[in-house]
Amino acid sequence: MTLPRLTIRSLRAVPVTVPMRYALGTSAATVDAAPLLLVDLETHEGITGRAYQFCYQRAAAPAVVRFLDDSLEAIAGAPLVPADLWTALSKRYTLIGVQGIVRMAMALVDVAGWDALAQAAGLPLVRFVGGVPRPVPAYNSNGLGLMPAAALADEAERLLDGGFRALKLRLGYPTLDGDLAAVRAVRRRIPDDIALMADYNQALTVSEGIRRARALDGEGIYWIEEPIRHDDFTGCAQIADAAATPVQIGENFSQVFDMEKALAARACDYVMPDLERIGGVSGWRRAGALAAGAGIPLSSHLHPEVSAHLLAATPTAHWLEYVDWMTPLLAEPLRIVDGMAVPSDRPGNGLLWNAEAVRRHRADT
Ligand code: SMN
Ligand code: MG
Repeated sequence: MTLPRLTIRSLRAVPVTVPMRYALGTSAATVDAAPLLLVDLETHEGITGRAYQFCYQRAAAPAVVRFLDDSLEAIAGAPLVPADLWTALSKRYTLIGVQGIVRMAMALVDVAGWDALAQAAGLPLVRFVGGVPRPVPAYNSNGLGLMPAAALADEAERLLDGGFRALKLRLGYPTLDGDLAAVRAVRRRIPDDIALMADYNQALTVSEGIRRARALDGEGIYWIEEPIRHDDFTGCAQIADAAATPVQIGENFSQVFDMEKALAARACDYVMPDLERIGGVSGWRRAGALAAGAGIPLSSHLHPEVSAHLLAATPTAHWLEYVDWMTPLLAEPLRIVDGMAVPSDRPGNGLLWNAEAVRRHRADT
């Protein structure tokens, strides 16, 4: 692949808050409005790369903006070469650490940079990174937070609209019986061939994780996600050993280094890196190679528009996590056809802001 020659001119960031159609009620916190940061990377050649970040909490967005401004001081006028930019910024942030807010800013630069390069090459991102455009299986990850069982079943039925063949349920009720009631209410309402993933968001101890994972065997759960603290890979391995249901982790892998450690510890059956935490498009490509080497199925975490391109080019691609939070903000929202996510076919990653909607949802005015 020859990299088009582009030079960095500026970074512009706009924080927005978008109400969610379905609240995200996890065992850790409930989120009912998505704090998002939209970034334009302008080049001297006139091409603008775009990226966005789900910021988890409103307070994060202005802090990320500060680090984008700080990053620009280091990279303004530099050639747009993602590997070199990552190296330069990693060095700049060695003492504070490439994590959290800092890594969010770095990943935004990386994702927007790859978008600009793919646009300059006239190729959709999936082709630019060596894949072919193809639909990828998606599960509907909107909704199904912790709530009374009857309401869960109704919501599950609604979430199958659009032809989804898979849903994700949040678990981590105060008792195992609560978890079982939720699973059974949803399972009873949806067809048997619909995959049902379950996400604990790190709620359990290792011993409780083993107990609940074993109890879920036979309940028709497709994977058990983050049962315990995200970086306890030894504990995860114990649960993966004890349960027949596959264990899924990865949204908290910080760069590919964490994923290497998790694979070495046999912590999980499946991995699901997050576009930002894994280190943008550059980090994802390394994760894709690692997963292929280990023969481990790789799914995405959030950021479905760009992840659709990357999964289509990932040898062990598994499931795309679909959330609809960006839909109102995009001129061309991600298309789901028969439960499959269709990567955009325009040059780049396909992110195009709906300017009027962005104005309406701005969080800093
Ligand atoms: C999640 C996503 C976004 C915010 C909080 C929790 C969840 C998931 O772990 O995997 O969808
Ligand atoms: Mg999760």
